[in-house]
Amino acid sequence: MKPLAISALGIIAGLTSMTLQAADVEIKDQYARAVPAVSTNSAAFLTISNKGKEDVKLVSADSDIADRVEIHGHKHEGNMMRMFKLEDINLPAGKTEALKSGGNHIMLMGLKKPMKAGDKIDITLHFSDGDAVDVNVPVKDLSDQTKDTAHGSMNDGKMDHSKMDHSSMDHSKMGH
Ligand SMILES: [Cu+2]
Repeated sequence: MKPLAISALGIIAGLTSMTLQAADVEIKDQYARAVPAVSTNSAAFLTISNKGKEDVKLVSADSDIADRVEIHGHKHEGNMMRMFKLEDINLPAGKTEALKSGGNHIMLMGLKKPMKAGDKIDITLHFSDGDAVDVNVPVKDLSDQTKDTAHGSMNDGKMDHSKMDHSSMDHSKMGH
């Protein structure tokens, strides 16, 4: 019976790894924010294209690097930018959704080790159709990206995003 059990396990393992690549989404331009060693939080950004014919949602994410991973959005409240937890992100068929600095992002909370520029972290994205996609994400120093043209297109072009360090934001006041 033993050899049979082992081969059955092999089939299950094979199916699982197939499932990880089955989602009809393409992940591009992924990067995560390098943070000082004392920081307990960081964020990751990426572009998701839904190549399928069905709408799907990004419903959750996880990573070995953090205790908790949440999908976050940003909203303006007066002069403040506040982060809040999103239940999911809609990915209509054929459309591309960019998660970028100052917008929706993958929040990494309770970092288990420092995230320095040049490191790579693994994040698994979970979709509403049950699929999961593993993404290898390079960690980058974003502190010198104040001239980032993506920010220039925002209404408040004068806002200094470099000071909007997620790591110093107090999530305990965010009702988590
Ligand atoms: Cu956040």
